[in-house]
This record gives sequence, structure tokens and C-alpha cells, in this order.
Amino acid sequence: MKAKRTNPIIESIYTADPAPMVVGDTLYLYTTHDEDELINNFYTMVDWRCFSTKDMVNWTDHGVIFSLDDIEWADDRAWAPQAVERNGKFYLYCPVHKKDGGMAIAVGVSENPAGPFKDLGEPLVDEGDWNDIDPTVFIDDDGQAYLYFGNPELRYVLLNEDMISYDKTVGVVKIPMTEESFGKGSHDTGTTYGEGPWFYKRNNLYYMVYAAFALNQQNEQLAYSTSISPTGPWVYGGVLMEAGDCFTNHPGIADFKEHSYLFYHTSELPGGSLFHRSVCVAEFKYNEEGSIDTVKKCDSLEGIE
Ligand code: FUB
Repeated sequence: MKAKRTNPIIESIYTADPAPMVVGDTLYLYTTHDEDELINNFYTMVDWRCFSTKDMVNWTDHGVIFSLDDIEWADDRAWAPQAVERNGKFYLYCPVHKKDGGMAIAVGVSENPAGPFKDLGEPLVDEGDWNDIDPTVFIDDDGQAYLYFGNPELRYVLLNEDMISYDKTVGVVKIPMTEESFGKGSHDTGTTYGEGPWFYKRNNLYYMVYAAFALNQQNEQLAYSTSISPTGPWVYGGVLMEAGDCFTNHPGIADFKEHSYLFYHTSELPGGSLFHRSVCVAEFKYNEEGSIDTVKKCDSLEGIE
């Protein structure tokens, strides 16, 4: 019988906002970290963590790989990150609260997927508003890298090859927030799109998976949209995961050793709450034409070779 791993996969601390990255035969999982003790009864998050596995059952804890202490210009809200590799270096994109107010996107660089990451020294994206959170990064086959982000609006920049600057002539592009693209919902734009985008390509179809607010629903579900171009127009695809007990959810998708996985978070660990979340994973399959049926939260996952 194959070994199994029960959900939540990380039990030692509260973790959220899972972001997988596959390097060779290893899947690295970057997460945020909900502190046990809350300040002002709000998200209390000061560092980013990394875990890795070769079989989806046994996980190595790499500890703190980047933290607010490493970012001189930031003072709070170590929120949902994503990592990517380019030319042998690893880039970790992270939303943070700036010392002089507002949210911005930081980038840490490392020679090693498990860090430690070194801050650029200044924000990568800083529009001076609160929309600059939850970056998702993808390098297309032609070498162009895209950094999407945002709550309540989905926006993107074209990253330069150095991955630590973007094309200022194009600037920050705002995606039209339409019902055709993101479904009719209850978030500020009138669509379901909320936050936590996850951008990738499979079989020449681009996917945008995100936390979404359905009509008449308080908690976030996961939804997805697709496009035949990396910059849209996006077409709403449907619900990827139903809302649960936790106010937030956050998708992270990876193909690993011929299996497709959706990482998400819940409040399932003992003592769990909207500010004490825990990362889980479910396996799923794509339909032949690329659509994805709603994925059920699951109790446990079978290991792989
Ligand atoms: O974890 C803090 C914030 O809550 C993230 O940035 C959002 O995606 C939501 O999960």
C-alpha cells in the first residue's frame, strides 16, 4: 500500500498562501506564516517559510527563508508570495506593508531555492495604493516574464530579464474586470475576482486561478479563468474549490511527477481561525479540453515515487 499524507500537510505551525515550485525531482512549497499570538486581532505575519518534498508524503522544513527583518523599508504584512527560477537564480516575490504606508511588492533573490533570500533594497512594484498584493509570476516560452497581482483589481507588469525590474514604458497594466472574464460576484469590481492570483500555462492555454467572492457568500472560494494570450482577454471558467469555514483561501498549482496538485489553505488545525490557517493539498485532473472540475477538499493524499 502506498504511504499517505494527511491534510493539513504542515502541522508544526500555522501556514497559509501556499506557492509550490518544482525544481528537478523536488517540490518546494513557500508559505506565509500566521503567528500564534495576534497583534490587534488581525493577520500577524512576519516571515515566509519553505518546505520541500520528493514524494508528497515526507516534507523537509527549511524554516524561515525571508522575513520583514530582511526588508529595511517594510514593517508589516508578510503576505502571499511566489517563487520562480531563472538562469540558476531564485526570485521570491512578496507583498509587504511599507514603513511609509501602503502595500508594495518586494523581491528577494537567492542562489538556493530554500534561501536565504536577499531583498532588492526597494519595492519592485509600488503604485502607492493598497492593490499591490499577492504577486504571481510566470515565464513564458518566449522568455517574457509576467508578474500579475492585485486585490480588488488584477494588474500585471512585464518583468525584464533580470527579474528584479519591469518595463516602465508599458507600466502597470490593468486587466478589465468584467463578468465575462471573472464571473458575476460580490467583490468591489462586481466580479468574483478577489485576490491571490496564480498564473500559468498548460497546452497553450493560460490559466488564472484566484480567490473569489461569489454572490451572497462571505468566505472566499477558488475560481479560474483562461485565455489564449498571456494578457487576456480572460474568460471565466468556473468554481475550482467551494468556500469553506475560513474567510480566505489561496490557490497554488503545480504539476509534479505526472500528477497535478492544487494547494490551498483552511482553518483545520487545532486552534484554527481566519488568522490561524493551515496549508493543504489535493490532487486533480484536467478535462481533455483543459477545463477543471471543482476540486474537493480532501483528508489525505497518496504519496508518489
Ligand atoms: O495571508 C494574507 C492575505 O490573506 C493574502 O495575501 C491573501 O491572499 C489572503 O490569503
